[in-house]
Amino acid sequence: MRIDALDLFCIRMRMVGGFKTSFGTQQDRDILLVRARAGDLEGWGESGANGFPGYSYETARTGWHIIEDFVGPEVLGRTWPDEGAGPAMAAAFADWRWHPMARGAVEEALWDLEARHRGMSLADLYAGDRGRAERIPVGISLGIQDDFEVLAGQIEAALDRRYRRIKLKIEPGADVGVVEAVRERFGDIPLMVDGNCGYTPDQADALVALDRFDLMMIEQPLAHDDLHDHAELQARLETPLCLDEAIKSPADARRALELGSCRIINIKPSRLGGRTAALEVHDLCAERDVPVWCGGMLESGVGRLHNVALASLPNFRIPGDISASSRYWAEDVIVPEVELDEEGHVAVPDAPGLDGRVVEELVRKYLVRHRALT
Ligand code: OSB
Ligand code: MG
Repeated sequence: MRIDALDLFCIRMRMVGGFKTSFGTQQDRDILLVRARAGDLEGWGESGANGFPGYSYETARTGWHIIEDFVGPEVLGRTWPDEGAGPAMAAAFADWRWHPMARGAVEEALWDLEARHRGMSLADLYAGDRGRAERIPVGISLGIQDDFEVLAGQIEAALDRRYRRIKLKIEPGADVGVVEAVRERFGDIPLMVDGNCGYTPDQADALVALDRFDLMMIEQPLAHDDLHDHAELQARLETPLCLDEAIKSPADARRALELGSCRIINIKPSRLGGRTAALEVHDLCAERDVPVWCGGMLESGVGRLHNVALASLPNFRIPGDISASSRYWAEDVIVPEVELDEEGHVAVPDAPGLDGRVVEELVRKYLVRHRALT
């Protein structure tokens, strides 16, 4: 397979309500989309990076630079296998340092292209011989709220829509009290928290105090580059720790499990540098009987559909941050949008790849910049 063109689309979409985490509040989201064209087929990918370096150092613009100047020319200049294009691309760039979200976006587009070329669903392509589910249970991630009643209203609405797991963002000072109030009001719901690296080891007592609330897990409370302090914290906790930011590669996942830094891993393909790396982490955790779940980066429908497909694999044993499109977007760039069924599941599409669901007119409606590399 030769790629005739790579289109970069930077779009800006306004989120329904803001989203506050310990690293900042987001309202408008800059999203980098990639379209790879080969003959009359196309494949789409999304970088997961934001407009500012809060979650990671990457932004939509650093992704643009890396793809435009480095990854793009390399991808356009080679022939890729018709079967296994994604892993071949991951291997070709294995020696490059970082910029996982930029590389991951292009890799996703190649996976989609291959799925369409072979007439396969993305889920079947990702699953290979692992097997996969027909539908996946999903959870919702709720930002920090100054007013508890606003948060309580969001939880109620999420439970009404049958979300299968509620994740609360926490930060020092907005943690134990909030969780206690949620347990009092809502009882034994499937609940977890995410600290987004907002805590130092000195502030760990608040995290240990969360132990009595029977949380599914505490996600990444300590530094983004730490495995050591998380291991010490995990030793003090009954509640499993789950790492997000600190797992930047399959090697990090192995180290974290060997050190005891966590008992669950959040797989975000963008953070790991693509679907190939995500599959590696999935398999490594499966071998060690460590559950994984699929995290989110407030994706548009492009990344969201790739995540739905990936999360259908068997070791995704916990509902992921894969909400309905309407959770974040008044109008998504895909038609039909991602929706929940009556039981809080999303159906895993059987159609080939993203199957023409990405609507270019909608992408252009939110366009900030476009460039076609040929
Ligand atoms: O830490 O999981 C996170 C959103 C942006 C950056 C980091 C995170 C999140 C979320 C929301 O929690 C995930 C989603 O619903 O897409
Ligand atoms: Mg997280």
